[in-house]
Amino acid sequence: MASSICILDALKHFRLSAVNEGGKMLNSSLLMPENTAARRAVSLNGLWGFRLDPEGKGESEAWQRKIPKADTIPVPASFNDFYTDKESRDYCGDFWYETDFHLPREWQGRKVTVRFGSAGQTSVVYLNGREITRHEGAFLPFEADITDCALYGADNHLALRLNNELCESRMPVGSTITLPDGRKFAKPGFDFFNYAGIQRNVYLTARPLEHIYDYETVSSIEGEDAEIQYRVKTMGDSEVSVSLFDPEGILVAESRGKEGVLRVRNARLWEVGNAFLYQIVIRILDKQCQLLDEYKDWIGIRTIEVKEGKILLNGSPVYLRGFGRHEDADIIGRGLSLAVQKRDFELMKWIGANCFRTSHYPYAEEIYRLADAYGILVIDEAPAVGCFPNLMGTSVKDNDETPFFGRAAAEDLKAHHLQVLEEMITRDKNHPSVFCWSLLNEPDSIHKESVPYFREVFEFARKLDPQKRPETFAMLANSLPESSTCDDFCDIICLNRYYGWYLLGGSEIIIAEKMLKEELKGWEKKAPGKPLVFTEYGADTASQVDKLPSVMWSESYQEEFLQMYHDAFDESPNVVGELIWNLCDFQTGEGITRMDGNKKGIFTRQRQPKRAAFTLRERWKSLPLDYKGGKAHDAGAGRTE
Ligand code: BDP
Repeated sequence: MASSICILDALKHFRLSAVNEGGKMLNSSLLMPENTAARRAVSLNGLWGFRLDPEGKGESEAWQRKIPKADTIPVPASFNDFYTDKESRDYCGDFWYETDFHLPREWQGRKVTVRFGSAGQTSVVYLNGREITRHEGAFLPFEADITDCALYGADNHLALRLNNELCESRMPVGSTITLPDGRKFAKPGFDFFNYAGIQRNVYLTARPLEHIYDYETVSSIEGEDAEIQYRVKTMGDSEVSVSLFDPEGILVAESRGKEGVLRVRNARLWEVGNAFLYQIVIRILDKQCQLLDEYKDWIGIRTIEVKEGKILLNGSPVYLRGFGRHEDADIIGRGLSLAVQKRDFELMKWIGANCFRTSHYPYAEEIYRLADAYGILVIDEAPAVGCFPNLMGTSVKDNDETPFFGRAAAEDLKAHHLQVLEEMITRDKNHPSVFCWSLLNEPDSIHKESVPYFREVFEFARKLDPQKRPETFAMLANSLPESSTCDDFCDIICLNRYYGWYLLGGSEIIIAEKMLKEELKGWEKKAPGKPLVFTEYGADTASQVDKLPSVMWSESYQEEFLQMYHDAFDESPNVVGELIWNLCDFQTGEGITRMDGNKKGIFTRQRQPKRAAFTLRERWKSLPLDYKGGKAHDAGAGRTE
């Protein structure tokens, strides 16, 4: 595995990229729904019918035609936190949604779909009582193609049968048990609540039969100018035109053909905290130059490289500061709320953050649009979490000594992993904010059985990404320089560390500090040319609980804990990123280490600051963007955000 990847490699591999080769496992276009001159996207969000189906009898009783005694529930949202009884909140099994919509007669002859931003864990979609499509995975979009079975100029009935059971061969990994009263109960192998429902936007879409299916871009910078190589995939052979506009709507470049180059004079680059976006407009034209299809999106011109231990954005080193996050809020659970998201981005801006990781699953696509617009870098993470036995004491087969990736379920899990990677990279590859892929969180990466699994997954992802972004995974505490078998696959070494919390907390933190520094020296020795980024470090902190002198869980202890890490980072030339766990407190399952959820937030679940937020803000605002930039590129030295 090369320790340095660069834009030249990206351009060299351009021909092997997603549009060309991928799509094998995809049954539909993953472009975000847009209203354009040739397309319609009508929101189906609102109040839907809903019912739990603990006996799994819905299908045999024809609930796909009409759910009897349906409750009324908002979409998008998780269902769990609406109800006042535990059985509903912790429900595990099948559950149903339904709604009705009218389809205009004029849409006949076009490709018509119902597009879910996500639903799951498994989804079966029915239209007018008939099964239309199935999808697995709860964090990525899919479409139900209803072109041939919908009633035009009439009302249609849409139903979904979803299931939120967890198992060892699907992501996120967990297990499902049956309680003595016969109820199913999900045991996540991960530390976030197993929220479920239709949690993202739903659209009814119409586009021409000959339509734009996907597109990709790779930019390179030449002095003041830039080139954007593009490739468009369409469902037909008609002429394609591609135009690029600046935010004032002035045309800055155009080209013809399914592949080509957009040449931009005096290009404005997408920079951290200073996000300049261009609008790309892709059209299909018939022989008379009449418009067949049109798709519009916002892209940025930027390059990403990992070189000599630095992360380079547009050739200049960037020191990452920010958070691991969750899609999580009161009442709506994991449901998309653009209002909550807006608040989170304002918090990140206020505190001086420039990066977050989509721990531990791909987020709603609207969130990446916000990151593009705010100039915040994103490590985009696959939902590959829980791939380690015994973690949180909840995972599968507690007494099974077999290394995780040596187990029988690993082959099935890998097939699912490749599917979600294809969906994630296809969906997110054009976002300038996305600069790195995290392919797993805290997997078993200390056994030899992990190596072939990792090799396949890392190579697969690299082939799919036209921009050849750096790849990584977030390492569990036991993956140390001397024990890790898989760090070689990472372009950036990402560490999740809890010295001073789970290990040696309180007054013993001085021993923890020593261990942390020793580990850092170990990585500097083992992987001298690789950047080290802390993707997690944090201490549970009860807001407004304090004590002099500090105790664990108090606000003072959170500050002391962070200070200890920051001193260690400042001493290590190889650490080029600090992503704290977590931006906000978040909901988890119940347990003796969780007081109504995980409290490692720098902000509460209601998005208000703990005291550490203010000290963190001072640090992050004072660090130059190219902190520790050293020799990699002198031009950027001293820049601040
Ligand atoms: C890490 C996990 C994260 C947890 C965190 C914690 O990656 O999901 O929430 O620890 O324990 O193991 O707070």
